[in-house]
Amino acid sequence: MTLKTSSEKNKHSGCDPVSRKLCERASAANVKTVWHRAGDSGPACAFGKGGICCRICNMGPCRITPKNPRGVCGADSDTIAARNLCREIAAGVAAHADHGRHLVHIFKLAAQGNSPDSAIKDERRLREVAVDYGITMENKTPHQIASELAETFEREFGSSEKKLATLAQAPEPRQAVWEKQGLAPSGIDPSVVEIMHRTTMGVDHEYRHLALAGIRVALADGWGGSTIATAIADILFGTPRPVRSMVNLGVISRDKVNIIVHGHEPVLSEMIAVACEDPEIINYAKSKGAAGVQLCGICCTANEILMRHGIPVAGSFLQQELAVMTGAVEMMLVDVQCVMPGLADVAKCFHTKVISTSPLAHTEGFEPFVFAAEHAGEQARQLARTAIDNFANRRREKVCIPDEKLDLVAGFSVRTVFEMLGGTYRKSFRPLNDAIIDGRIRGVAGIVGCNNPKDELSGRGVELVKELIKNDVLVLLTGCMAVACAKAGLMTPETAFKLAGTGLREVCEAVGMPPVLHMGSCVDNSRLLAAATELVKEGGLGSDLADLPLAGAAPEWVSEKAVAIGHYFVGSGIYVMLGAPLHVTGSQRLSDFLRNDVEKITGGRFDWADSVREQAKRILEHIDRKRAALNINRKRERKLLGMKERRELDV
Ligand code: SF4
Ligand code: MSK
Repeated sequence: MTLKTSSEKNKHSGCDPVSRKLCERASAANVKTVWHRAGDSGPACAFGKGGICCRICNMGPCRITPKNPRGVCGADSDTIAARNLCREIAAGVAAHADHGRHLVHIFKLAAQGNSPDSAIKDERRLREVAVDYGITMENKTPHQIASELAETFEREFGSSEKKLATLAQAPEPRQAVWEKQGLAPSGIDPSVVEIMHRTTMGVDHEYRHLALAGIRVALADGWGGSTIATAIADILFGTPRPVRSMVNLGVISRDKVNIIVHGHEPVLSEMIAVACEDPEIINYAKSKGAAGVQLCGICCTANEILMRHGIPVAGSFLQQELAVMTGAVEMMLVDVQCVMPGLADVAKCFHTKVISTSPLAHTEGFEPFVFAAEHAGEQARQLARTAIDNFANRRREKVCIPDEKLDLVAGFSVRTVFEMLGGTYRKSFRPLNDAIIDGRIRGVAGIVGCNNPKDELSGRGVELVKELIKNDVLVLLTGCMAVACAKAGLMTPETAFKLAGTGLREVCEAVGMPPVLHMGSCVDNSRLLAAATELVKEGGLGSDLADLPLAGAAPEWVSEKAVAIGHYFVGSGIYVMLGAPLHVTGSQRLSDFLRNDVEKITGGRFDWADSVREQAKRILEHIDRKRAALNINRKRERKLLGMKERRELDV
């Protein structure tokens, strides 16, 4: 049976070849995936796209048109678009912050010894983070240090008087910009509350004032909730180190029990990773006729367990339904964020159990599971056994697993970059700074964010990365964009070296660092801020983040979290290229402010362009402008070095 919908002609056009096979399978079975629904939904609403539909009070909802340029209360397109933007940012900040807050709770339990399965795994990282927050360590046990740190983190969420302590980790000139411009946020939660208040009917109406308030709350994410979440995950589960693994739907096993973890919170997935290696669990699977248990990930949970355990990645956000379409997934464990409700419809066509493990997130068709951090280990084993029991329900004739899977290398924390560049005993960013100064590396780009069904999967984002490394730009990746690039082979160092420009390749080969670095999940964009800060601290590239030949990009952004990330990059003085405009184009003045004038205030700005060529061109122009300002834009001498000369490179 084939689908008879308006999406018929579009339904697979956005897929990469591997996904397309499963999409076609879905069509044949009359099952709808994200691509089918995207095709069905027709053109986007122009009012929503432009940010000029307001429904924050019941005199409306109001839509702004040339004939009706103001809502009933008198709000114009600038006010309405700015208020809507602020609320998008607030939602993104809240998502990351709530994720961070849950980790603080687990961290506190671990510090008190009340979470036997979440112990402090990386004591060195604990001490590094304690130093960052000014906690003294003399005569204190790791648990005492962790307790103090957990209390500090709690204050970061709740304090409405003090500025965020985490801001002190930024270069001093950056902190001065925030102070001068009134952009330094206080506690994360009060910041979100304040922006929601300011954007309710009849409060803050001036679009620039609102846009800057949006940037301020976003800074409470990047330098607050996300930085805290990354730090705790490293302390509890280990700071990532380079690790080899595999990616794409072909990692799903034909003869093992398949468990997929999907979402964002790493606590349970860490325990599942341990459970799946437990001989008792493996033997239980064998007793049920399976060859073992295959754990793999989707989305940012995938990134978390990939970075720390080398667990294979089945796909990005967009492939969650396709993983189930293989007919070989016994269990998908989901928690929060980026979990599509459409999964339920796909899962009911197969034997897959979709288990929702967060009390925040219920979806019709998913089975709720009450997760208790105190018993995470036992619960993980219980879930693994349930998945194994479900193996008997797999229908062999319904199994269709693509063969495609690729090697990848991931696991690049700031610490590992330090060590690769300088060695364990001479940790330093100096070789990287020197390579940027002498032009072998032209600049650095953080390519982040989601995959969008409006784009070809592994499409524009991947092409942008290729274009940048070809032009000697070192690329740092996070989130689903990292997964998309891995699927395109860019995380096999050998492939990336081949595609990189001569200068970048020489430096990367000499230090043994790939030109495309996977730095983690979407909260781990905080690692990009930390890496940029290290570049400044190392010297020779200016005194502020805004001085660096550095850009951010979210070529296929989807989530409100991506909107928050973009704003904390801009608030940190960084140029951000988007592959599609923010929902502000209904206000010319707000669009201009975000793309131009805001730079005079924060040093960063947004830009957007449709074509990859244009995106890359503008990013490179920006990098070159920064190089010129630093007086390091002298013509780079291109010379192909032999192996002997490479070994002698001063890196
Ligand atoms: Fe309309 Fe103003 Fe109410 Fe918005 S706040 S719905 S523009 S009346
Ligand atoms: S999961 S926020 S689709 S990156 Fe972090 Fe991917 Fe974007 Fe969700």
